[in-house]
Amino acid sequence: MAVTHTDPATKPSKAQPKATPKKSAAGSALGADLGLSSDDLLEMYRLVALSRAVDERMWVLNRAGRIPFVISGQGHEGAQVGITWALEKGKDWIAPFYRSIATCLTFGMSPRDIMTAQYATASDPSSGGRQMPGHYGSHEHNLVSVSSPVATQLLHAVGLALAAKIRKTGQVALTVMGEGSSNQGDVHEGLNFAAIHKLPFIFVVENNGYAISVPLARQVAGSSVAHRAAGYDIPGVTVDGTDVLACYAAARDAVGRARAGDGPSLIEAKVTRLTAHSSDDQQTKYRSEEELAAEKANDPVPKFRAQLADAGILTDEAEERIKASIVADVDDATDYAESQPDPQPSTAMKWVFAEDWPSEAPPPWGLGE
Ligand SMILES: Cc1ncc(C[n+]2csc(CCOP(=O)(O)OP(=O)(O)O)c2C)c(N)n1
Ligand SMILES: [Mg+2]
Repeated sequence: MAVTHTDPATKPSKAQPKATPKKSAAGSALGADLGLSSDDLLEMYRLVALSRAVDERMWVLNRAGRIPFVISGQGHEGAQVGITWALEKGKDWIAPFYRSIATCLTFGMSPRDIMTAQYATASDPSSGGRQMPGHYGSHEHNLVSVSSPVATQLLHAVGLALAAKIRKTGQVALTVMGEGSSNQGDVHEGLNFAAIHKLPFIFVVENNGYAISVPLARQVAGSSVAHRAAGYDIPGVTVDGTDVLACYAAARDAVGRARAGDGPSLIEAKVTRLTAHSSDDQQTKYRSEEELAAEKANDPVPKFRAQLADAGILTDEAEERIKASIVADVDDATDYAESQPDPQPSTAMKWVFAEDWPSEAPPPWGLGE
Protein backbone atom coordinates (compact mmCIF):
# COMPACT_ATOMS: atom_id res chain seq x y z
CA MET A 1 0.00 0.00 0.00
CA ALA A 2 1.65 3.15 -1.18
CA VAL A 3 -0.62 5.88 0.17
CA THR A 4 -0.56 6.49 3.88
CA HIS A 5 -3.28 8.40 5.67
CA THR A 6 -3.54 9.19 9.31
CA ASP A 7 -6.86 10.96 9.61
CA PRO A 8 -8.05 10.61 13.22
CA ALA A 9 -11.65 10.19 12.05
CA THR A 10 -10.92 6.67 10.90
CA LYS A 11 -8.89 5.65 13.94
CA PRO A 12 -10.89 4.25 16.86
CA SER A 13 -10.10 6.01 20.13
CA LYS A 14 -8.64 3.96 22.97
CA ALA A 15 -12.02 3.54 24.66
CA GLN A 16 -13.63 2.08 21.56
CA PRO A 17 -12.62 -1.40 20.46
CA LYS A 18 -11.62 -1.90 16.85
CA ALA A 19 -14.14 -3.62 14.58
CA THR A 20 -13.55 -7.28 13.90
CA PRO A 21 -13.60 -7.78 10.14
CA LYS A 22 -15.58 -10.80 8.99
CA LYS A 23 -13.70 -13.38 6.95
CA SER A 24 -14.91 -14.35 3.49
CA ALA A 25 -15.66 -17.98 2.56
CA ALA A 26 -12.06 -18.16 1.36
CA GLY A 27 -10.98 -17.13 4.87
CA SER A 28 -9.69 -13.59 4.20
CA ALA A 29 -10.94 -10.21 5.40
CA LEU A 30 -12.27 -7.70 2.85
CA GLY A 31 -9.39 -6.03 0.99
CA ALA A 32 -6.75 -8.37 2.42
CA ASP A 33 -6.05 -9.92 -0.99
CA LEU A 34 -5.27 -6.38 -2.22
CA GLY A 35 -3.03 -5.58 0.73
CA LEU A 36 -5.60 -3.18 2.22
CA SER A 37 -6.10 -3.08 5.98
CA SER A 38 -9.34 -2.18 7.78
CA ASP A 39 -7.86 1.25 8.53
CA ASP A 40 -7.14 1.73 4.82
CA LEU A 41 -10.73 0.83 3.93
CA LEU A 42 -12.16 3.17 6.56
CA GLU A 43 -9.99 6.00 5.31
CA MET A 44 -11.04 5.29 1.72
CA TYR A 45 -14.66 5.40 2.85
CA ARG A 46 -14.07 8.70 4.64
CA LEU A 47 -12.62 10.18 1.46
CA VAL A 48 -15.52 8.94 -0.67
CA ALA A 49 -18.07 10.34 1.79
CA LEU A 50 -16.13 13.59 2.34
CA SER A 51 -15.95 14.23 -1.40
CA ARG A 52 -19.71 13.77 -1.67
CA ALA A 53 -20.33 16.12 1.25
CA VAL A 54 -18.04 18.84 -0.13
CA ASP A 55 -19.77 18.50 -3.51
CA GLU A 56 -23.25 18.71 -2.01
CA ARG A 57 -22.26 21.83 -0.11
CA MET A 58 -21.04 23.37 -3.35
CA TRP A 59 -24.51 23.00 -4.88
CA VAL A 60 -26.15 24.62 -1.85
CA LEU A 61 -23.70 27.52 -2.05
CA ASN A 62 -24.34 27.88 -5.78
CA ARG A 63 -28.11 27.96 -5.35
CA ALA A 64 -27.66 30.46 -2.50
CA GLY A 65 -25.74 32.73 -4.85
CA ARG A 66 -22.43 32.39 -3.00
CA ILE A 67 -20.41 30.60 -5.75
CA PRO A 68 -20.95 31.02 -9.49
CA PHE A 69 -20.67 27.55 -11.00
CA VAL A 70 -20.53 23.90 -9.96
CA ILE A 71 -19.25 21.00 -11.98
CA SER A 72 -19.76 17.97 -9.89
CA GLY A 73 -18.02 14.70 -9.10
CA GLN A 74 -21.13 13.02 -7.68
CA GLY A 75 -21.18 9.41 -8.85
CA HIS A 76 -17.45 9.43 -9.72
CA GLU A 77 -16.08 9.33 -6.15
CA GLY A 78 -15.61 5.56 -5.87
CA ALA A 79 -13.45 5.37 -8.99
CA GLN A 80 -11.47 8.43 -8.01
CA VAL A 81 -10.61 7.28 -4.48
CA GLY A 82 -9.93 3.67 -5.54
CA ILE A 83 -7.63 4.67 -8.39
CA THR A 84 -5.78 7.49 -6.62
CA TRP A 85 -5.12 5.24 -3.62
CA ALA A 86 -2.80 3.14 -5.79
CA LEU A 87 -0.47 6.09 -6.44
CA GLU A 88 2.13 7.44 -4.07
CA LYS A 89 1.27 10.82 -2.60
CA GLY A 90 4.03 13.40 -2.83
CA LYS A 91 5.89 11.34 -5.43
CA ASP A 92 3.66 10.54 -8.41
CA TRP A 93 1.83 13.06 -10.57
CA ILE A 94 -1.81 13.50 -11.55
CA ALA A 95 -3.27 15.79 -14.20
CA PRO A 96 -6.92 15.84 -13.05
CA PHE A 97 -10.13 17.11 -14.66
CA TYR A 98 -13.01 19.23 -13.45
CA ARG A 99 -14.84 16.33 -11.72
CA SER A 100 -11.71 15.24 -9.81
CA ILE A 101 -12.72 16.48 -6.35
CA ALA A 102 -12.23 13.05 -4.74
CA THR A 103 -8.97 12.55 -6.66
CA CYS A 104 -7.61 15.85 -5.34
CA LEU A 105 -8.76 15.15 -1.77
CA THR A 106 -7.22 11.66 -1.86
CA PHE A 107 -3.95 13.05 -3.23
CA GLY A 108 -3.58 15.57 -0.41
CA MET A 109 -5.69 18.65 -1.07
CA SER A 110 -8.01 19.70 1.75
CA PRO A 111 -11.69 20.69 1.75
CA ARG A 112 -10.45 24.27 2.38
CA ASP A 113 -8.36 24.03 -0.81
CA ILE A 114 -11.40 22.89 -2.81
CA MET A 115 -13.72 25.50 -1.32
CA THR A 116 -11.34 28.44 -1.76
CA ALA A 117 -11.11 27.46 -5.45
CA GLN A 118 -14.91 27.66 -5.64
CA TYR A 119 -14.85 31.12 -4.09
CA ALA A 120 -11.80 32.18 -6.15
CA THR A 121 -10.12 33.71 -3.12
CA ALA A 122 -6.61 35.14 -3.05
CA SER A 123 -5.59 32.23 -0.81
CA ASP A 124 -6.91 29.55 -3.19
CA PRO A 125 -3.91 27.23 -3.73
CA SER A 126 -5.18 26.11 -7.15
CA SER A 127 -4.63 29.50 -8.77
CA GLY A 128 -5.13 32.35 -6.30
CA GLY A 129 -8.59 32.85 -7.79
CA ARG A 130 -7.45 33.02 -11.41
CA GLN A 131 -8.65 29.72 -12.81
CA MET A 132 -12.22 28.90 -13.81
CA PRO A 133 -14.40 27.27 -11.13
CA GLY A 134 -13.64 23.56 -10.74
CA HIS A 135 -10.10 23.93 -12.06
CA TYR A 136 -8.18 22.48 -9.15
CA GLY A 137 -4.44 22.07 -8.91
CA SER A 138 -1.75 21.95 -6.27
CA HIS A 139 1.94 22.46 -6.71
CA GLU A 140 2.48 21.05 -3.23
CA HIS A 141 0.66 17.81 -4.05
CA ASN A 142 1.85 17.18 -7.63
CA LEU A 143 -1.58 17.94 -9.06
CA VAL A 144 -1.35 19.74 -12.40
CA SER A 145 -3.81 22.61 -12.81
CA VAL A 146 -6.98 21.46 -14.66
CA SER A 147 -7.07 22.32 -18.37
CA SER A 148 -10.15 24.05 -19.77
CA PRO A 149 -9.72 22.60 -23.28
CA VAL A 150 -10.57 18.99 -22.52
CA ALA A 151 -7.93 16.28 -23.17
CA THR A 152 -4.90 18.57 -23.25
CA GLN A 153 -4.08 17.19 -19.79
CA LEU A 154 -3.11 13.91 -21.42
CA LEU A 155 -0.22 15.62 -23.18
CA HIS A 156 0.87 17.25 -19.93
CA ALA A 157 0.84 13.91 -18.10
CA VAL A 158 2.70 12.11 -20.89
CA GLY A 159 5.33 14.86 -20.69
CA LEU A 160 5.64 14.28 -16.96
CA ALA A 161 6.01 10.54 -17.56
CA LEU A 162 8.71 11.21 -20.16
CA ALA A 163 10.60 13.40 -17.67
CA ALA A 164 10.28 10.72 -14.99
CA LYS A 165 11.70 8.13 -17.36
CA ILE A 166 14.60 10.33 -18.48
CA ARG A 167 15.42 11.30 -14.89
CA LYS A 168 14.88 7.75 -13.61
CA THR A 169 12.80 9.02 -10.69
CA GLY A 170 10.48 6.00 -10.47
CA GLN A 171 7.48 8.34 -10.64
CA VAL A 172 4.24 7.51 -12.40
CA ALA A 173 2.04 10.10 -14.14
CA LEU A 174 -1.72 9.61 -14.41
CA THR A 175 -4.32 11.64 -16.18
CA VAL A 176 -8.07 11.38 -16.22
CA MET A 177 -10.94 12.68 -18.32
CA GLY A 178 -14.43 11.77 -19.47
CA GLU A 179 -15.23 9.44 -22.36
CA GLY A 180 -16.36 12.34 -24.56
CA SER A 181 -13.01 14.06 -24.13
CA SER A 182 -11.21 10.82 -24.99
CA ASN A 183 -12.24 11.40 -28.63
CA GLN A 184 -9.92 14.39 -28.99
CA GLY A 185 -6.86 14.08 -31.24
CA ASP A 186 -4.52 14.86 -28.35
CA VAL A 187 -5.42 11.48 -26.83
CA HIS A 188 -4.27 9.52 -29.87
CA GLU A 189 -1.05 11.51 -30.15
CA GLY A 190 -0.20 11.18 -26.47
CA LEU A 191 -1.10 7.50 -26.13
CA ASN A 192 0.85 6.57 -29.24
CA PHE A 193 3.90 8.45 -27.97
CA ALA A 194 3.62 7.00 -24.45
CA ALA A 195 3.28 3.46 -25.80
CA ILE A 196 6.21 3.77 -28.24
CA HIS A 197 8.48 5.02 -25.46
CA LYS A 198 7.05 2.72 -22.76
CA LEU A 199 6.43 5.64 -20.43
CA PRO A 200 5.24 5.24 -16.82
CA PHE A 201 1.82 6.62 -17.71
CA ILE A 202 -1.76 5.72 -16.79
CA PHE A 203 -4.76 6.96 -18.75
CA VAL A 204 -8.03 6.86 -16.82
CA VAL A 205 -11.36 7.48 -18.49
CA GLU A 206 -14.28 8.10 -16.16
CA ASN A 207 -17.06 7.02 -18.48
CA ASN A 208 -20.35 8.44 -17.19
CA GLY A 209 -22.24 7.83 -20.41
CA TYR A 210 -22.67 11.47 -21.39
CA ALA A 211 -20.69 14.38 -22.76
CA ILE A 212 -22.97 17.13 -21.48
CA SER A 213 -26.22 16.00 -23.22
CA VAL A 214 -24.68 13.70 -25.85
CA PRO A 215 -25.07 10.00 -24.97
CA LEU A 216 -22.28 7.44 -25.29
CA ALA A 217 -23.58 5.89 -28.50
CA ARG A 218 -23.23 9.26 -30.22
CA GLN A 219 -19.68 9.89 -28.96
CA VAL A 220 -17.74 6.60 -28.92
CA ALA A 221 -17.84 4.17 -31.84
CA GLY A 222 -18.26 0.67 -30.45
CA SER A 223 -19.05 2.23 -27.04
CA SER A 224 -15.76 1.07 -25.49
CA VAL A 225 -12.81 3.35 -24.84
CA ALA A 226 -10.83 0.46 -23.32
CA HIS A 227 -10.90 -1.44 -26.66
CA ARG A 228 -8.88 1.35 -28.21
CA ALA A 229 -5.88 0.36 -26.07
CA ALA A 230 -5.25 -2.54 -28.46
CA GLY A 231 -4.43 0.01 -31.15
CA TYR A 232 -1.53 1.24 -29.03
CA ASP A 233 -0.50 -2.26 -27.95
CA ILE A 234 -1.11 -1.45 -24.28
CA PRO A 235 -3.47 -3.10 -21.77
CA GLY A 236 -6.96 -1.61 -21.58
CA VAL A 237 -9.49 -2.67 -18.96
CA THR A 238 -13.06 -1.73 -18.22
CA VAL A 239 -13.89 -1.65 -14.56
CA ASP A 240 -17.04 -0.95 -12.55
CA GLY A 241 -16.31 2.60 -11.44
CA THR A 242 -18.77 2.35 -8.57
CA ASP A 243 -16.72 -0.50 -7.07
CA VAL A 244 -13.93 1.17 -5.09
CA LEU A 245 -11.88 -1.98 -4.61
CA ALA A 246 -12.14 -3.07 -8.24
CA CYS A 247 -10.87 0.36 -9.24
CA TYR A 248 -8.02 0.14 -6.76
CA ALA A 249 -7.07 -3.31 -8.09
CA ALA A 250 -7.00 -2.08 -11.71
CA ALA A 251 -4.92 0.96 -10.78
CA ARG A 252 -2.54 -1.10 -8.66
CA ASP A 253 -1.83 -3.34 -11.66
CA ALA A 254 -1.26 -0.30 -13.88
CA VAL A 255 1.08 1.32 -11.34
CA GLY A 256 3.01 -1.96 -11.04
CA ARG A 257 3.46 -2.09 -14.82
CA ALA A 258 4.51 1.55 -15.00
CA ARG A 259 7.09 1.25 -12.21
CA ALA A 260 8.47 -1.95 -13.71
CA GLY A 261 9.16 -0.15 -17.00
CA ASP A 262 6.41 -2.02 -18.85
CA GLY A 263 4.77 1.16 -20.14
CA PRO A 264 1.31 2.72 -20.09
CA SER A 265 -2.11 1.30 -19.26
CA LEU A 266 -5.65 2.45 -19.94
CA ILE A 267 -8.42 2.10 -17.36
CA GLU A 268 -12.01 2.83 -18.33
CA ALA A 269 -14.09 3.20 -15.16
CA LYS A 270 -17.84 3.05 -15.76
CA VAL A 271 -19.26 5.62 -13.38
CA THR A 272 -22.59 7.33 -12.83
CA ARG A 273 -23.34 11.00 -13.31
CA LEU A 274 -25.74 11.74 -10.49
CA THR A 275 -26.09 15.44 -11.24
CA ALA A 276 -26.60 17.49 -14.37
CA HIS A 277 -23.42 18.19 -16.35
CA SER A 278 -23.03 21.40 -14.36
CA SER A 279 -25.07 23.93 -12.42
CA ASP A 280 -25.89 25.55 -15.78
CA ASP A 281 -27.46 22.36 -17.18
CA GLN A 282 -30.81 20.63 -16.61
CA GLN A 283 -30.48 16.92 -17.30
CA THR A 284 -34.21 16.18 -17.07
CA LYS A 285 -34.40 17.76 -20.55
CA TYR A 286 -32.53 14.81 -22.07
CA ARG A 287 -32.64 11.91 -19.56
CA SER A 288 -35.75 9.98 -18.56
CA GLU A 289 -36.95 9.57 -14.97
CA GLU A 290 -36.26 5.82 -15.23
CA GLU A 291 -32.69 6.40 -16.34
CA LEU A 292 -32.03 8.84 -13.51
CA ALA A 293 -33.55 6.42 -10.96
CA ALA A 294 -31.25 3.65 -12.24
CA GLU A 295 -28.25 5.94 -11.81
CA LYS A 296 -29.26 6.69 -8.22
CA ALA A 297 -29.50 2.97 -7.46
CA ASN A 298 -25.86 2.66 -8.55
CA ASP A 299 -24.49 5.36 -6.26
CA PRO A 300 -20.94 4.44 -5.12
CA VAL A 301 -21.28 6.05 -1.69
CA PRO A 302 -24.04 3.86 -0.17
CA LYS A 303 -22.60 0.90 -2.09
CA PHE A 304 -19.19 1.20 -0.42
CA ARG A 305 -20.80 1.95 2.94
CA ALA A 306 -22.87 -1.27 2.72
CA GLN A 307 -19.87 -3.29 1.57
CA LEU A 308 -17.79 -2.18 4.56
CA ALA A 309 -20.67 -2.59 7.00
CA ASP A 310 -21.39 -6.13 5.73
CA ALA A 311 -17.70 -6.97 6.11
CA GLY A 312 -17.83 -5.87 9.77
CA ILE A 313 -15.39 -3.01 9.11
CA LEU A 314 -17.67 0.04 9.22
CA THR A 315 -19.39 -0.19 12.61
CA ASP A 316 -22.18 2.21 13.60
CA GLU A 317 -19.74 3.90 15.94
CA ALA A 318 -17.10 4.34 13.22
CA GLU A 319 -19.69 5.71 10.83
CA GLU A 320 -20.88 8.26 13.39
CA ARG A 321 -17.29 9.34 14.04
CA ILE A 322 -16.56 9.74 10.33
CA LYS A 323 -19.83 11.57 9.72
CA ALA A 324 -19.12 14.05 12.52
CA SER A 325 -15.61 14.73 11.19
CA ILE A 326 -16.97 15.33 7.68
CA VAL A 327 -19.65 17.77 8.86
CA ALA A 328 -16.97 19.66 10.81
CA ASP A 329 -14.59 19.68 7.81
CA VAL A 330 -17.20 20.91 5.34
CA ASP A 331 -18.45 23.62 7.70
CA ASP A 332 -14.88 24.71 8.41
CA ALA A 333 -14.03 24.82 4.69
CA THR A 334 -17.13 26.91 3.94
CA ASP A 335 -16.54 29.35 6.80
CA TYR A 336 -12.88 29.64 5.88
CA ALA A 337 -13.55 30.31 2.19
CA GLU A 338 -16.26 32.86 3.10
CA SER A 339 -13.74 34.71 5.27
CA GLN A 340 -11.01 34.93 2.63
CA PRO A 341 -10.44 38.10 0.55
CA ASP A 342 -10.61 38.25 -3.23
CA PRO A 343 -7.31 38.65 -5.09
CA GLN A 344 -6.12 42.25 -5.51
CA PRO A 345 -6.92 43.55 -9.03
CA SER A 346 -3.36 44.90 -9.17
CA THR A 347 -2.10 41.28 -9.14
CA ALA A 348 -4.18 40.21 -12.15
CA MET A 349 -1.12 39.66 -14.33
CA LYS A 350 0.71 37.58 -11.73
CA TRP A 351 1.56 34.07 -13.00
CA VAL A 352 0.58 34.94 -16.56
CA PHE A 353 4.17 35.69 -17.60
CA ALA A 354 7.52 34.86 -16.00
CA GLU A 355 8.13 37.23 -13.16
CA ASP A 356 11.25 39.24 -12.62
CA TRP A 357 9.68 42.24 -10.94
CA PRO A 358 8.31 42.65 -7.37
CA SER A 359 4.95 40.89 -7.18
CA GLU A 360 2.89 43.95 -6.18
CA ALA A 361 4.48 46.33 -8.71
CA PRO A 362 2.89 46.74 -12.15
CA PRO A 363 4.55 44.58 -14.80
CA PRO A 364 7.10 46.30 -17.06
CA TRP A 365 4.55 46.72 -19.90
CA GLY A 366 2.00 48.40 -17.58
CA LEU A 367 -1.58 47.49 -16.76
CA GLY A 368 -3.07 49.15 -19.81
CA GLU A 369 -4.75 52.09 -18.06
C1 LIG B 1 -11.62 21.11 -26.51
C2 LIG B 1 -12.92 21.37 -25.82
N1 LIG B 1 -14.08 21.17 -26.47
C3 LIG B 1 -15.25 21.38 -25.83
C4 LIG B 1 -15.26 21.80 -24.53
C5 LIG B 1 -16.59 22.03 -23.81
N2 LIG B 1 -16.86 20.91 -22.90
C6 LIG B 1 -16.56 20.98 -21.59
S1 LIG B 1 -16.94 19.57 -20.77
C7 LIG B 1 -17.50 18.84 -22.18
C8 LIG B 1 -18.05 17.44 -22.15
C9 LIG B 1 -17.04 16.44 -21.82
O1 LIG B 1 -17.66 15.18 -21.66
P1 LIG B 1 -16.87 14.00 -21.05
O2 LIG B 1 -15.49 13.99 -21.56
O3 LIG B 1 -17.64 12.75 -21.25
O4 LIG B 1 -16.75 14.36 -19.50
P2 LIG B 1 -17.91 14.51 -18.43
O5 LIG B 1 -18.21 15.97 -18.36
O6 LIG B 1 -19.06 13.69 -18.89
O7 LIG B 1 -17.34 14.00 -17.16
C10 LIG B 1 -17.39 19.69 -23.26
C11 LIG B 1 -17.82 19.36 -24.65
C12 LIG B 1 -14.03 22.02 -23.88
N3 LIG B 1 -13.95 22.40 -22.59
N4 LIG B 1 -12.88 21.78 -24.53
MG1 LIG C 1 -18.88 11.81 -19.88
